[in-house]
Amino acid sequence: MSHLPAEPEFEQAYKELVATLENSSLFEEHPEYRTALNVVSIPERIIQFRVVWEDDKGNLQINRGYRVQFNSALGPYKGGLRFHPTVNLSILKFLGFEQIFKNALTGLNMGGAKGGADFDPKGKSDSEIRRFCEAFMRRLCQHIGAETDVPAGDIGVGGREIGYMFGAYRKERNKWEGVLTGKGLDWGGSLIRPEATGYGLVYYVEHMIAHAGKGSFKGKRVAISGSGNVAQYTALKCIELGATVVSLSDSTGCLIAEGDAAFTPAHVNEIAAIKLARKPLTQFSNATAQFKYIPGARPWVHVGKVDIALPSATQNEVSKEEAETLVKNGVQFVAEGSNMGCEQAAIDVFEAARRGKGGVWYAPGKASNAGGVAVSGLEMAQNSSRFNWTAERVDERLQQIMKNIFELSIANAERYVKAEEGELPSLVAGGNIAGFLKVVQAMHDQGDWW
Ligand code: NDP
Ligand code: 8G0
Repeated sequence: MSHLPAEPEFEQAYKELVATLENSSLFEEHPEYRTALNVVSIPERIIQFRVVWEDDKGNLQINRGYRVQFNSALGPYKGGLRFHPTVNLSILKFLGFEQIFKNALTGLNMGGAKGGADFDPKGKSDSEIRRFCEAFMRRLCQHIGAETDVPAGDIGVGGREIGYMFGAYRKERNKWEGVLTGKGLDWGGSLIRPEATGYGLVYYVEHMIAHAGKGSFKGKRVAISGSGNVAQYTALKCIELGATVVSLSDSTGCLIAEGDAAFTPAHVNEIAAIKLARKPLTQFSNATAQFKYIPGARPWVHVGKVDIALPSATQNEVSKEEAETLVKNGVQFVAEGSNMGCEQAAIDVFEAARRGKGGVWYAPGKASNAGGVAVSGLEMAQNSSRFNWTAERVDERLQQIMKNIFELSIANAERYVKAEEGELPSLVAGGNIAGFLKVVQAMHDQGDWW
């Protein structure tokens, strides 16, 4: 009988981590880390609560709210809040689990957490969004704090929602403190936080391109999925660096640039406004001759020849077949803006192509999208010191952190994973090992396992 996991996404994330540890020399050299793995895989605490709120017609509405406080060995719990109808414990446990190791890779003092609700912001009025955010935070506020747990936005939660939740926290707890990141600039936010995940992703890929000796972004064709926070700033930075962005998408379909067409900053800004209004990409006015809109489709098999693919929408958005098509069409670099953007079978395709003559190189979200949480960490530092940094200073730190993560991943892959002469090191193995080691060593020092 086949095994039907109760928490499929969590199991997928867990198995992905364990497979890379097993395929390295880590457990041979340190069998005691198997004990550490058993301990780190169970959340320290999970909070579940009901959220009751009133819609515009005066009807009672009810949703499920969660916060998975997975690990606090390295610092206060840190990670986003997701508002999406698909939210459940399996998804939040997978996200919280990956957050532990990602936050460790940043080198900043942050533990791992994730939370959210099965609330669907689409089709809701601004007042309904506000009432939901306030009701959600009235329940969550007892369990978080600047020194305890610092949430942020994720899918369905942007600056507007963070504002409503910050206001609810302040009133409920009678405290103005850095309890959330992604705040407005005048009330404790950091410059470059909105841009950070997308910019960081591109900075990481710049190191991949340089290390592989394949030039720079200039002149490269880039396929991007999603059209939210991560996809927008990824696209803008790619365009700034001279690349051609050939796709964007949302949950209703994808937009593909035809022939010589390419997305410009003006296109991306128009799409950002559509998304802020919680509207679908069908509203994009240029979806005519220049851009083909394909309903219900993801971009990967429709983009033709691309050099770089950057999944930036949601989990499991690249399948085995789509990975095979990308490789066949000459993709050289794949890096996740989204968390667990690739199915395991797709990672296997990219990793096999890395070992083969193709030299395809895959970077896991844990490493490549860490720029967002890294600048959240810098926002926390600014809040603690009560001083704000310039955009240049934040961007410089972000670039340094992405470089460190890339180099740490390479160093750990080379140290713990056997490779053929001339083979590119596995960034997924290197990133996982580096993050795991940092966390479990801190846990050992603190008596969490022995
Ligand atoms: P947004 O809500 O801003 O955008 C999400 C985008 O993905 C939208 O285009 C949305 O389409 C699409 N999408 C969401 N769910 C689905 C789905 N089930 N199927 C198809 N498309 C979907 O979120 P972000 O840009 O912030 O997040 C994108 C990804 O990046 C997530 O995996 C997130 O965890 C990850 N991430 C985000 C960070 C951040 O700082 N924001 C940091 C690191 C990782 P539609 O508009 O139609 O809903
Ligand atoms: O800033 C954060 O804590 C945050 C928000 C949304 C997503 C992520 C992530 O790393 O996946 C982090």
